[in-house]
Amino acid sequence: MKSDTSTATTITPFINGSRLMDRHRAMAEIGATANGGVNRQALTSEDTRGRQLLLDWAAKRSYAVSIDPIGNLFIRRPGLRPDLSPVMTGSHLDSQPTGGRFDGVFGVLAGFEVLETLDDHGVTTERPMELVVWMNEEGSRFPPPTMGAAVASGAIPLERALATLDRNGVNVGDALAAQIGELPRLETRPLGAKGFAYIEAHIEQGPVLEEANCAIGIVSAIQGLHAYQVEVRGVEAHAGTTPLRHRKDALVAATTLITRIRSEIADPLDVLRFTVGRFEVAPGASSTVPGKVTFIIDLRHPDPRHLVQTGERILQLCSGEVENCSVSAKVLLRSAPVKFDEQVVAAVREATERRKYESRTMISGATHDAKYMAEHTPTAMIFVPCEKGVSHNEAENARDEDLAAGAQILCDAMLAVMSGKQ
Ligand code: HGY
Ligand code: MN
Ligand code: MN
Repeated sequence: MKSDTSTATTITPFINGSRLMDRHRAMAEIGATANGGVNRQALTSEDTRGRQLLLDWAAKRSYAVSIDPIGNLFIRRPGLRPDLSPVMTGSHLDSQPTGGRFDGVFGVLAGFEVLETLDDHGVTTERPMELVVWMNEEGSRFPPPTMGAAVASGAIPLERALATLDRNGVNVGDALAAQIGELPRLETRPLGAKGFAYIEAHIEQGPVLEEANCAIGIVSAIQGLHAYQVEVRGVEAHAGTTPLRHRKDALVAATTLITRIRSEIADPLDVLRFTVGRFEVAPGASSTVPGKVTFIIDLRHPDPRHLVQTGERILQLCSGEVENCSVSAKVLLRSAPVKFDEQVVAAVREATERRKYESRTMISGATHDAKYMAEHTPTAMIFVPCEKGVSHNEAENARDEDLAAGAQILCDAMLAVMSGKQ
C-alpha cells in the first residue's frame, strides 16, 4: 500500500469508553430477546430500527450518509481532500435469530466512536473516514452470510441476491425497499466500496484470546467458507398406512446423507468445520411422511485446497439417489481463505504495542465482511475477547475494558494508515 502523505495529525486521541458502552446498551434494546440477546435479522423491522438509531446519531454529527443498491450503508466523516479514497471501517448490525449484543455491533459502534472521537478532539484528516454497515452479514434470514459485502465486491450478482427468498417467500429486493421506505431519505451510490484501507473490529467469537489472557487479536487471515443448499425429494405419504417398502422418506434420506458425509470427511485434527444449522422438513406434519427436506451445509477450512476438495466430495455425495429419494445441491457461496494486507496488519500490531496491550496474531474462524473488502482494499481486522468464546448465542458477552481497548486500537491504526506510517 503506497504511503499517504496526508497532513493527518499524529496525535492518537483517547476514545470515550463510556459513550461506547452507552451506545451498545441503546442498540441492545432493539430486538432484545427475553434471554438477554438480540434478534435483529436482516431487513426486519428490528434491523431497520437499529439502522435508524445509528443514522440519528450520525445526523447529530452531520456525517454524510449513503446507501448502495444492496442496502450497505456508508457513513462518511469528511477529510481535507474529498477526492481521496477513504480510510474505512465497518461491520454489521443484523444478528442471528438468537444472537448476541456484540457480534457485528461492536465493529459498527467502535467505528462510529472513532469518528466521534476525532470530532471531539478537533482532528482533521486529509482523507475522508468512512464507516460501512454491511447488509445481511449473518445470512440467517436470507442465506448466504456476508451477502451485502459479497455483492458490493462482485462475488454475488446483485440480481441473484435481490431475488433471494426468506422462509415466508419474501425476497431481499422487496424487504430492502420496505426498509428504505422507513429510513430517512438517503443519498444513493453505485455498488463498490474500494478504499485506501479497511480495518474491521469484531469480537473473536472463539476462546483463544480469553484463554491467552490477551486484550487484542491481530487478525492476519480469515479461513475459507463454502455454503451449499441441499434438496432431498421423496414422496409424501400417510404415516399410519404406508409400509417401509413403499416409503420414500426425505427425512430418513437426509439424515442418512448427513451421517455419510460426516464420516467421509471426518478430520482427526479437528480443523475442518462442517455444520448443518438450517434444516427444513416439508410438509412438516407429524402424520405425513416427509416429502422434501432442504438443508444448508456450512463448510470451513483455512487451507484452500482442502476446502475445495472436501467441497467437491460433498457435492458428489449430494447428487443422485439416497434411500430411494433424489438428492441435488447448489452452491450458495464459495469464499476462499484470505490473507490480510501486511502493512495494515502491522499498523494494528504497532498500535497494540504502543498502547501496551497483550495481543496475539491469529486467523479468524468466523467469516466477516472484511473478507470481501480484502479483495480490493488493503484490509485487516482487530479482535477483542468474548466470554468463554461464546457467540451466535444470547449469552454472548464482552468486557467494557476490552471493547474500549479494541476501539482505541481501531482509532490508532486508522490514523496510522491514514498518515502512511505503515
Ligand atoms: O458465520 C459467520 O462466521 C459470521 O459470524 N456470520
Ligand atoms: Mn459478525
Ligand atoms: Mn455472526
